[in-house]
Amino acid sequence: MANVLRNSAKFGFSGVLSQLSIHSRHGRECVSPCFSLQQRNNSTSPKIKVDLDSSTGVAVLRMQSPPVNSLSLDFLTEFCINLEKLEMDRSCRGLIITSTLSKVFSAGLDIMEMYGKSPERCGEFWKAVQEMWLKLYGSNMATIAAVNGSSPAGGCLMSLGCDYRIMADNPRYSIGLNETQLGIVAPFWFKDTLVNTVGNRAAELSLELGLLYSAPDALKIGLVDQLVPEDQLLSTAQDTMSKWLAVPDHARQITKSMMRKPTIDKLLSNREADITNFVSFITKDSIQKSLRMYLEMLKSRKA
Ligand code: CO8
Repeated sequence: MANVLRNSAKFGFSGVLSQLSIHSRHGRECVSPCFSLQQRNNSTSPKIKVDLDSSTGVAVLRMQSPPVNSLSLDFLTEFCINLEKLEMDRSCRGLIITSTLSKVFSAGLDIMEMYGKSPERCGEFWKAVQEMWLKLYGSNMATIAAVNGSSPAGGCLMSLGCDYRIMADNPRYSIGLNETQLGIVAPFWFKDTLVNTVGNRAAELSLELGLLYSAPDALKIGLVDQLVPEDQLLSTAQDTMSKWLAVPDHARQITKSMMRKPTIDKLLSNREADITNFVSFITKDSIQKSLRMYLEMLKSRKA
């Protein structure tokens, strides 16, 4: 495990950052005041539904992949395509991400994508995970996560990719980067995103212990920004978005870039190596064994 930890510390990314440029958005004008992105583009998208209200410039992206919105390769691909379309659409200035499932925002990465898969497939999967984070963390849009259910690991990362997090105040829900509980290690860019949000000490405790926080505890450490009763979650997100959109886009975008670009650049600087590291890590027998035990634990909880 010591080697594994050392290797994971070397995780890194390379690539081209385009999302943070305020000049990079070339969008089509919206013709109807409120429409479904899928309808407009004449494609169906069962795992994700996007509704953009062009009168407000706010899109709501709903994750609707039962049972737990786990982030499979298919899911991530669809998520990124939708994000890209919104990014390119000048009429869209704000994005709210939420879930249609009861109790779960997102269960994080689909464990089945990391268990018993070929190295090639693992590499493809990890690239999609990177892409999701890069697109979201670097988005020009104002982004709000309306966390209406549990949000472990990759689900937490997705919400951390947004500018603001509002969580339903429900004692059944938890959120956090719990990777170590699975016997795996959150890569450095997960860690950086958490540090940027809650500070070094809280992140250290959180990551080493693989903590999942209740909504009030998440608020206490700044992992989420606001708690509201569940039935007010979306309306609060819309109200909050109006405040974010009251700030001139260019000023907000440049400021966001100033805050986030160093973290994004760090990840972009060695992207291929990071994929290689992930693949060699996740395909190790010991890690596969940990994942199997975790999957068995998940199943046995139901029995
Ligand atoms: N991937 C795949 N399947 C999942 C996942 C998942 N992440 N989570 C749950 N499932 C499955 C369950 O096994 C179960 O399957 P089945 O119906 O066949 O038995 C089904 O979804 C429903 O699960 P539950 O009955 O547990 O649903 P609940 O509503 O009771 O609970 C929870 C929902 C709270 C989300 C719960 O399912 C849970 O805690 N899941 C595990 C979440 C988790 O630990 N995710 C971590 C994934 S790893 C990650 O995101 C980052 C990895 C970073 C990689 C670093 C490598 C170097």
